[in-house]
Amino acid sequence: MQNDVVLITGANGEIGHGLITFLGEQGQSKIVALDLQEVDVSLQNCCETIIQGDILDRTLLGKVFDQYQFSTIYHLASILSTKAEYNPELAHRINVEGTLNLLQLATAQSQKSGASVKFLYPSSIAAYGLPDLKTKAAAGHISETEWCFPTTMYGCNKLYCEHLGRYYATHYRQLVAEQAQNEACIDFRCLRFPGLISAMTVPTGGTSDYGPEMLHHAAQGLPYVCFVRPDTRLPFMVMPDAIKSLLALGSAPRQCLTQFVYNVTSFSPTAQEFYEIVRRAFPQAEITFAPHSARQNIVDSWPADVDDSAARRDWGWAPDFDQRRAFDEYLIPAVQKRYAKVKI
Ligand code: AKB
Repeated sequence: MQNDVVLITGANGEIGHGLITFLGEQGQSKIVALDLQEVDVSLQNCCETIIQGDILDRTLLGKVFDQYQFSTIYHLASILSTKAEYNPELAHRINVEGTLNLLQLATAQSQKSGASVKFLYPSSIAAYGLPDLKTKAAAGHISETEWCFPTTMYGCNKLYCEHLGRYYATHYRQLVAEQAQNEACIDFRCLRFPGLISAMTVPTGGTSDYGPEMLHHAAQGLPYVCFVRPDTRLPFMVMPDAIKSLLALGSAPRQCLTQFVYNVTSFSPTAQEFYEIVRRAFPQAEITFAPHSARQNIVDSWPADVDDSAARRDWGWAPDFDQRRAFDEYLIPAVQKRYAKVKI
């Protein structure tokens, strides 16, 4: 069995791309990458092993956990909010049963080896649910414990999996013999991410996708119809900060952590502000607004801002990119370079 290996599920997704690229550049981790889809060739050199498979396939997962002793698991695989609303039961299976499979196997592995396994889980602002725009405006930046009434299957799944992680870390099989309770268990750590924007990948199936879609369409000279109203405000963060936060939470001393779930955020533009920044960089961009009422309702139920003071206090969280730096120093130059390359 190989020791000290990192498992990344959902390796081919946006966070997976960012994380594997970063860890690959560091060259310090043996990465086992798992995804339902074929993992991008650009990531393959960074990984020790690539497995194309389903997190619902318990036989496959059993074999993977028999072969490797994981020190850290980044469980990134999930069906995002918009896609989940088209098949909520499938989303529940992947988002909840898939997570349960991994929590259970990680717990069994840590109990067998006597070494705690770190389990990093990205949750989302979708775990929140504000009833109307007046309440959203009055709520301001909200803490982890407020307004946890999600209106989407994805949001319900994320909130429940946060609790499952806490359960597996602290109360798993609490009625079995005392000796078993003292055995090693998982070290569950969770971030509630805002909408994420990467210059390298485009999201699929989410509802915060209007931000990154607007940027990537404009950079390619493609017209874009934005599916939310111009006054819609959501918190966002660029991918390098998302990766930074995952790694910082993962390496924080356990005794500094006062909670299992932490908000992290960076800036909160309206869709109109997004539009203006993108148009300034790409003056030819054809961007129009045609709100889709059901997707608008989802975004309206998510907070305009979140309070990430617990992360700042407990493990020194601070984003590197505020709104100006995010666009001027990362997103705009990187997408310009990326799509210029494609044209050649
Ligand atoms: C989505 O839109 O579903 C995700 C999220 C906010 O978690 N980007």
